[in-house]
Amino acid sequence: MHKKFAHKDIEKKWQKRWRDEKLYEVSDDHGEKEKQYILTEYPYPSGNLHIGHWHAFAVPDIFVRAKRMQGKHVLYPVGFDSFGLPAENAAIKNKLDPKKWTYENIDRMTRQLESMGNSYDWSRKVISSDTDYYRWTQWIFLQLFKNDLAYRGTSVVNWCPLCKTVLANEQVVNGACERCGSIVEHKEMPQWLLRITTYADRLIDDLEPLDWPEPIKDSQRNWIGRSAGAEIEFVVADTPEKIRVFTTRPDTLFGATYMVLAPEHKLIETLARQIKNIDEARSYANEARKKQEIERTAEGKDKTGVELEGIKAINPANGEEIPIFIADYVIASYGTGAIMAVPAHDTRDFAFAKKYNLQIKPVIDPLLSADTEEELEARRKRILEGDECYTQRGDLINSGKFTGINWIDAKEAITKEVGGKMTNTYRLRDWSVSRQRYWGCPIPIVYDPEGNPHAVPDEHLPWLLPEDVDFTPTGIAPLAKSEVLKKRTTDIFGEGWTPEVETLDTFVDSSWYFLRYTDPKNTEVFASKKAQEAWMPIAVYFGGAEHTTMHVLYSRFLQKALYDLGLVTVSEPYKVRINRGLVLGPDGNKMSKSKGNIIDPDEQVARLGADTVKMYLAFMGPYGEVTNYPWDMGGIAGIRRFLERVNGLAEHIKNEAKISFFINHLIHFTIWKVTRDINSFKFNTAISQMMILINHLEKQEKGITKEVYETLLLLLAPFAPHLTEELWSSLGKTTSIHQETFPIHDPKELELSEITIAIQIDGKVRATITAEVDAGEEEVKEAALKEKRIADRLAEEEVVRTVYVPGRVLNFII
Ligand code: ANZ
Repeated sequence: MHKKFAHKDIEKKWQKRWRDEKLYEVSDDHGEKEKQYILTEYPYPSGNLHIGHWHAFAVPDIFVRAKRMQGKHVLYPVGFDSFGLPAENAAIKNKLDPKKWTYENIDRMTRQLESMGNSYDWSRKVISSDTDYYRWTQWIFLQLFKNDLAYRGTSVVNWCPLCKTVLANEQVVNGACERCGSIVEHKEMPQWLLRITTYADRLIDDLEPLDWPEPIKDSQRNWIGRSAGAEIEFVVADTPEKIRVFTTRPDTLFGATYMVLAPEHKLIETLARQIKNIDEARSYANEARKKQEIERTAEGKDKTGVELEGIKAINPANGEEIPIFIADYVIASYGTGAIMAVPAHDTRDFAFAKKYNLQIKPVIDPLLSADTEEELEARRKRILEGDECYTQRGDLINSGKFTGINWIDAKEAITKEVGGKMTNTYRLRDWSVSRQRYWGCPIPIVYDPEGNPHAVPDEHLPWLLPEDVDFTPTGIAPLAKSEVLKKRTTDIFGEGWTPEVETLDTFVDSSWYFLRYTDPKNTEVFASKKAQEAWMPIAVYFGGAEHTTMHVLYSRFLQKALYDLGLVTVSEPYKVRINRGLVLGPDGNKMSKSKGNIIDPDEQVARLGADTVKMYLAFMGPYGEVTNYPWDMGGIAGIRRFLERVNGLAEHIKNEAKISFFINHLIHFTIWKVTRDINSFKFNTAISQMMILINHLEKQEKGITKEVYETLLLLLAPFAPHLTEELWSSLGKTTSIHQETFPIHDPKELELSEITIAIQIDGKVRATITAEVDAGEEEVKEAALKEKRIADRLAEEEVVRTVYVPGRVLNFII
């Protein structure tokens, strides 16, 4: 048995060598080579690397290293998303300075990341809380401000009562704060908003040509939530007011028998004097404001509402007067915040109408199918008499001159007739980016004595985050208490001028960091066009599934906005996006301190080595699928054993060794399969194939050639970078294996995917069979026993043993 390899020494030695030789640093000039910018989401400096970080960062390095060996000029950078709430929360909890906390974590995590042995270009490290980074975040924000893409508006916001800050919709999970779990409240507040809604169509339409997994595209589409319909106005009788509604079913206008306003709708106060029960309406609205949107709109939930007495609306299609209600199932922030209710064809309206005894008027002729004629007629009758809601297609009835036309054609015709317009509505809201928090990028805006916002001129950037701040949350932005910031503002702009005291949400920092990697040290511009052209767009972007709707959408939006301003070179940043799954604890549950099922990567690395941990994580399952895998101690031990066998295989190199036809074929097949699997992020099956190869190589009685061993090491290099480098150098090589060319299969050697194997009994050929080229002994034996001649013969004999020469002969000794 060979000596076990000493992973600690090997790792230390090669990590230092790679660093000293700047092996993975890349210049912008890629000469003849094809560029490839590969990115993983930069981590939040949360403290210690956990196994999820390893899964996130070590596994994509396989892809990166393979691409580099395949002749691509690869940029693989790393940095830290270091501004944001968690630093501040940790600081508050432990009475620490968030800056100190953040930078200490960055140091520790940098060391831990280095221990992975990833092929990062560390020289391009980007830290979003560094002044030379955030000055550009500020500059970019100001370009948006100057072009009316960033504006001060008011909107109903999600407010976390514990974190005392505004949350983006995406930071609210099931009605609770994503970070601390408190129930989120709704508040109308002044906000800095980015006009992402202007880009809603492009954010959907530009997904089309991208080579992304379809589920990721779908979640972007659903998040944006484009809905095609019409806006139609209803006059409020005897007033100058009109109510505008958004409907996806203008074809049902003749069936609109009442209207509903969101309880927060402005009209209620405008018409307060005409509304006889205004007090009741106001108190209903107050209650509604406290409820969550999901709770308000939930299917099957008991509908409540209040009729606004004293006012009526006029249905523009038939001139009929209809009642107006407020009800919490209508949401203020969607569409126009008001609906025309068609109880005959909308289930929510139907439930409401039944409860409040409102008119139900069918206007679509139901197209039904049923098993029996009677059943059909009965259901039809129920629908036409308003006892059942019908939400499907059909021709129009009870619709004046539109009666008889198909519902699709009716949509546009009716909208036109009543002076409405066909339009889209979106779930997506403008992106709220201001936070009443300390540890974030200061918003580079100052207010004149009249309260108008102005951009801080470029020469004053970076607009520094002041340090004389008590950041204990009080609901008032901590920067409001900074004398330094106040003084700076009056010194530069004059008496009466005041600074903006809110900071930018972390998602703004992370919306452009990938651009900075292309040109991290530029002091003139956030990234020169030349540097961007050298690298953008990103070939593959690896990240967490939880970022599909927030970060990925925000950064796509910002890229498009900057593109329109002529500041970036491409309008889509990511050619391919890959979401990974989760590593679960050994018990199959999400790892957590309380469950005591946490796997500490440092411990595993110390015990089994970085290569083993990385390969094990890659072996758990296909990387591009969001499946969750439980950690398995046996599994990781198996990977270590495999690497030991690779180490030990060096002893099988023999000068006199000859490679058989079968082995040659198997090697080419392995090269082909490993290459293909890496390209589709199936690192797991690539590893299995190398395991099959080594099984056969170990069995070669006359040993293996040096070339065969070298090929195995080259294939394995992206997966086990330290060990292969060590073994490569012990073969007498003086240059790094990671600068070698990845093996390329010869298609001719692959033409045979099946081979013929002679089946012998006591050394005499009795039959031949065909088998897959990589079939193992058991499979060949099974196939052989199905051959009649063999089966008949062996039926009367006892097989003492079998001898198998892979790919050639199987001999039954009787
Ligand atoms: C009349 C109608 C008749 C409707 C019918 C539907 C069926 P999506 O597809 O989600 O966009 N709606 C509009 N604004 C609303 C709001 N702020 N809160 C709650 N509901 C609202 O849904 C659009 C439909 O949802 C609209 O079309 C409207 O009801 C309702 F047979 O108008 B419909």
